[in-house]
Amino acid sequence: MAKKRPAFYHFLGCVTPHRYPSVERATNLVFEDLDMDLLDMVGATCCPAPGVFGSFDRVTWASIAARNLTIAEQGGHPITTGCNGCFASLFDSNYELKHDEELRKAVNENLAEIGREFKGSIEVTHYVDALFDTAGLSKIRKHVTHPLKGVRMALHPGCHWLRPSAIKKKDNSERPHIFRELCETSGATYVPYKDELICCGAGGAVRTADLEVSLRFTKQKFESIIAAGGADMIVTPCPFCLLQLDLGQVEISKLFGVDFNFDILHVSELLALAFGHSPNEFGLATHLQYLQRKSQPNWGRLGIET
Ligand code: 9S8
Ligand code: 9S8
Ligand code: COM
Repeated sequence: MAKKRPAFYHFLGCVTPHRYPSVERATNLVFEDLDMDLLDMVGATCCPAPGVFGSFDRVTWASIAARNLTIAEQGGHPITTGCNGCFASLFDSNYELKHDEELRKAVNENLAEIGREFKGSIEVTHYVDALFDTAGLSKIRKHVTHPLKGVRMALHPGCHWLRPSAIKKKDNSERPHIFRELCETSGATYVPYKDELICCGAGGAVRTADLEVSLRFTKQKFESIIAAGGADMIVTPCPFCLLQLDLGQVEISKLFGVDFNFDILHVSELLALAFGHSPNEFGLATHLQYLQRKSQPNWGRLGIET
């Protein structure tokens, strides 16, 4: 009997569709290659951003997240998202609503006003889970036709995919290996560095509230990578981190007068390249640092023939 194709509701969030359409395109290519379906979530809104809404009002945060969850509940498929922040809002609220009777009651009172109810019937995954668990590394390796041999790869896993560790038990938040193993299937060489697990600086609205403070974190990360021998690219599973690391290089240069030169890739873009998709097929050159610097990705350094 033919195995059923896995299907996920695709939660895009705000940053990918508005600022990094290349991530959406790369994700569609990679999931299609791996025989996994991505379904549109008609009527989805902002997750809402966990570090912002979640910090101010828990019931409002959980109500908006729960409304998004009910869209997937109606269709009966799990959600997947390629943003750590969206994963945090949707996964954490799904967990909290299943375990906190009082919160669930308050949220369902809000949802009743629009004829919806949180039932707690679906799972929330990150692309990293969908790729690592559902597709699996051996299947992914079979699709790697263009390994990024000799490319030095630093990783930025970001905060919310693994934390809070009390409810996200899939990986060890202090010594994670899943994201690294997934990225290593691309054939690139993993470069460990001291500050791999610190925040990119953007989260929790710090980027919006105080750009300079947020960029100090980013700069520290970059310096830590240089101290470890340097890398050609940094790979992240979060578009908000991508924004901070990518555009952040232009901003750091203006604010601190220090120049860094890393290509920053979302994990979907990394796999799309390794699967043999040309960067123009998904628009890699639309990353904001290239647009602002009027430059191109360092194709040769990324192992891409042009
Ligand atoms: S949605 Fe609105 S702002 Fe954002 S991208 Fe991710 S976190 Fe959720
Ligand atoms: S943005 Fe994405 S996940 Fe977060 S809070 Fe800290 S790191 Fe960057
Ligand atoms: C970070 C999201 S990915 S937020 O800024 O913490 O809400």
